[in-house]
Amino acid sequence: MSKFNVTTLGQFIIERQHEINVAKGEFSRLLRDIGIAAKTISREVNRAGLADIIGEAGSSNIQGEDQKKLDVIANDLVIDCLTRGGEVCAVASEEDDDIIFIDSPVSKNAKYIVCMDPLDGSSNIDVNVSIGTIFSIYQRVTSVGTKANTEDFYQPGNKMLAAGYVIYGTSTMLVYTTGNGVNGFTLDPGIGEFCLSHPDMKIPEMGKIYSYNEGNILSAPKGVQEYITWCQQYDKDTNRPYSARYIGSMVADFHRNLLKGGIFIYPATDKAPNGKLRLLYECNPMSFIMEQAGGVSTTGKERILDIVPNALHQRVPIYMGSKGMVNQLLELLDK
Ligand code: P6P
Repeated sequence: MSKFNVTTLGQFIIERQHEINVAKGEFSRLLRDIGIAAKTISREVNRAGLADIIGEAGSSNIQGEDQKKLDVIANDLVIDCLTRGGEVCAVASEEDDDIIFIDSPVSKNAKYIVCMDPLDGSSNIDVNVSIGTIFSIYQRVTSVGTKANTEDFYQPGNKMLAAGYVIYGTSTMLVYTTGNGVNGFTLDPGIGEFCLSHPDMKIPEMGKIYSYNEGNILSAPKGVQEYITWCQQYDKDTNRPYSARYIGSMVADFHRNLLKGGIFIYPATDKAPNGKLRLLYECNPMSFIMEQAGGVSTTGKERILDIVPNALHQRVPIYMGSKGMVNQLLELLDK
């Protein structure tokens, strides 16, 4: 720890480089590029209240310029940073139907691919609720120098090299893992740096928070209905009733549960028979972080990180959070 008692994200990445079992400088630069994009998105999100930003895509602002929604701006910002960083050859994004190929002179021999949701929960922007960026990094499996393809993106989450999220809340935080625990960094706008504020994050084994959109309860699996009822019953010995906390922004619900303990539930519903959340750029990265923090993440039938994807925007049911709480729910699902 420096005598200034502050460790920036960049210093931390350099200090921990020995833990990353792939190319040293390249991977560190890639994490740095994502940090730069996050700071820029944070600035734009914090300005979002201004009329000229949150307008609908396709409308024009007061200057008559084409209006981009904030999630499109965020997507473009990340792609721009990754393109100029030169370490990434292709990206799967919630904002684009197909693979985005990064083709620039500096990325000819790029070894990595990124799956991301550049601004998750963006429907909450207009009501000033916390939103987030989710990212995950894999080593490409096709030959360096060739055009990436779906083989690179259909790797199971257990092949992930790193995963992280940025939460744009009362403060902006970047939380990530490279498979050696989870660490959180808070943006200090005064120096424009993410500073280590939450070292070695661990989710409590048990919690008292359940995060579920109870509007879906009538179409939920029977085990989920039984579990939600169980959470709501009074029982002094097991701290029940639990508290229902659901923001409708995955990164915000996840981050609170990570810090306090809890369970996040998004099962199959009538409207979303495979669940709503996307495997590649929501469930996989958040599951990697959750497991690294000592939690559990499952579809109810299998570990999320073991699923072999078959589509870029594939959806899966997800139950993730404190080990004790997820196991309680699994017992009811298995009945
Ligand atoms: P529902 C936001 O649109 C999102 O993708 C996640 O951030 C969030 O957890 C979920 O959808 C909320 O979905 O159906 O409860 O509004």
